[in-house]
Amino acid sequence: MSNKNRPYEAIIIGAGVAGIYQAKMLADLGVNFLAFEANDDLGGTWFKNRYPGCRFDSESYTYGYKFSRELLEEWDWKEHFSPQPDNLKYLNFVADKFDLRQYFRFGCRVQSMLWDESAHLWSITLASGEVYQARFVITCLGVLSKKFVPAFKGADEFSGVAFHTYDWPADPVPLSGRKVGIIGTGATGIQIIPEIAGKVAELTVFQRHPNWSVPLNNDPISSAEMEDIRSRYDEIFATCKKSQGGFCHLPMRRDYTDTTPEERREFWDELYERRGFALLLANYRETFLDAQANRELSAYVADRIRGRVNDAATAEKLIPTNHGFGMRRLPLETRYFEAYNRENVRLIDLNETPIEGITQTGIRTVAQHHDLDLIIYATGFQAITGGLSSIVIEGADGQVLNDKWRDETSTYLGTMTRGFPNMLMVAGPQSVSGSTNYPQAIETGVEWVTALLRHTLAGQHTRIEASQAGEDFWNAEVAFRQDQMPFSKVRSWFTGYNPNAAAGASDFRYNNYWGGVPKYRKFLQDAADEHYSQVEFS
Ligand code: NA7
Repeated sequence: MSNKNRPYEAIIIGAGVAGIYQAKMLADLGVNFLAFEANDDLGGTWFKNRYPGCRFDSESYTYGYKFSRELLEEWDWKEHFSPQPDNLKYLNFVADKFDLRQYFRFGCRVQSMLWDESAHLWSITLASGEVYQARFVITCLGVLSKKFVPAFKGADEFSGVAFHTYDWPADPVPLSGRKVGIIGTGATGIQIIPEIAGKVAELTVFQRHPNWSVPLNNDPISSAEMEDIRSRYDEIFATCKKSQGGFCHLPMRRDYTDTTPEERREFWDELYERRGFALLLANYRETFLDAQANRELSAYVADRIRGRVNDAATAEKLIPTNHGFGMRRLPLETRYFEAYNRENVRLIDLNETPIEGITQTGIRTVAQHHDLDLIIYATGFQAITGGLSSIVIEGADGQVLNDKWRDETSTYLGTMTRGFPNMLMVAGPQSVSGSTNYPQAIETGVEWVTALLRHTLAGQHTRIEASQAGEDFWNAEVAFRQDQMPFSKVRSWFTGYNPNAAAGASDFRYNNYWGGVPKYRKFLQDAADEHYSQVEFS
């Protein structure tokens, strides 16, 4: 259905956590809009990531939307850290409850967007060739929606089954009796490995760098406990609102320096048993901010790993030496380290024996050939900017977004970028979405974008664009916060490392706002209170 005669007031791109809420807000606003989704159904991340062990790292009751009291009353979480199938059910439940499916067009990948300056309209071209027009485009593309598969020599020749974790098939994947290789030990690999170790004949883990990881401590939620959680929702959300990352953990008030090593060890023993990110977020602030305190905590976690892995040499390989605890995205685990105590699990350290290439029958490192039936690429994403960079976006004066951002990402509040009028980003680059409990961040973004649209429509404006001064201010604030972070020199997707970057490009980019959710929310609120003084309306 092409719609050349009647442009839409808005088009949303993406039907994940952000796109669903954005659709609800636009429906409430009463604008004429459509939402395109490349996948065959809604859910975004929770539609795509179907690998075994995939679940929240955020407490489930802090991950759900909080915009509707009725929704909070109606939905029961079954586990403290809900698994992917339930998360997908939840998002479907939300879409059905608010009758949002009518706005979505699935299997519609947006290929390009072209700004028409004379008409103040975007032309949106789908992979099918269909073209749609809209006054505003709201991108809800997620932060980890563009997978990264390393270009190993010979990968196409492999005669077994191979896929990236993002493409884990919906139909059950036979594991029994199979020789499986997995490349990557980030949050995804660490969730999959213990889940499949007991189901396969052999599991070979190809690790380039280990990550720190601590127990998730997941449990089922009984109906009585769910009732209790429901009665405390206001309190839970108030805590999340105070937390830098939007989680229900607040840092320890007592100073690290006021405690003895014994007291600290006792406290860390307790945090190690607590749920979720407690050891990272409910700890003394200094364990994150002060190098000596961080070294002490890292040594504590290293000892925990040594205590859980039988083979001493394997344990050492699983302990990071290139970054301190919490200096990269902290994966949470369920019996991950114990998986290496199994006879059928083997850890290959790619620093010692790099991969030479993939053969018809497996993976060859410089040391030996590993026969495999299935290769799992748990190799991560082109994080944060990947979704936008896969669309050719041509703005005012023919400027292409990928060119504008070639050397550095640049936005106003992570919501707009100058030269691309009427394009609004939810959970965009330089917002807090890469560093937080995601829904806590996107709710703020969706509400801000919707309020800006309401203001624009009320003023009968047809064009909005971030001012240069607004963008300069935000870029400086983003850089200032990231440079202050103790991990600012650690290479990871937190610091903008892009495995697809052109040769010679910097490993570090300012892709995320590290000032924390409370500060970010205040910047957005101030902008609205000042009647969007850094947005040019015409
Ligand atoms: P991550 O955290 O980016 O992890 C990717 C992993 O893949 C990591 O261990 C990488 O090693 C490894 N990798 C990447 N390229 C290669 C090559 N060429 N050879 C060997 N190993 C490689 O992605 P995840 O999917 O685990 O997690 C992403 C987020 O999803 C996560 O933070 C959650 O928020 C949800 P490296 O450390 O770079 O040496």
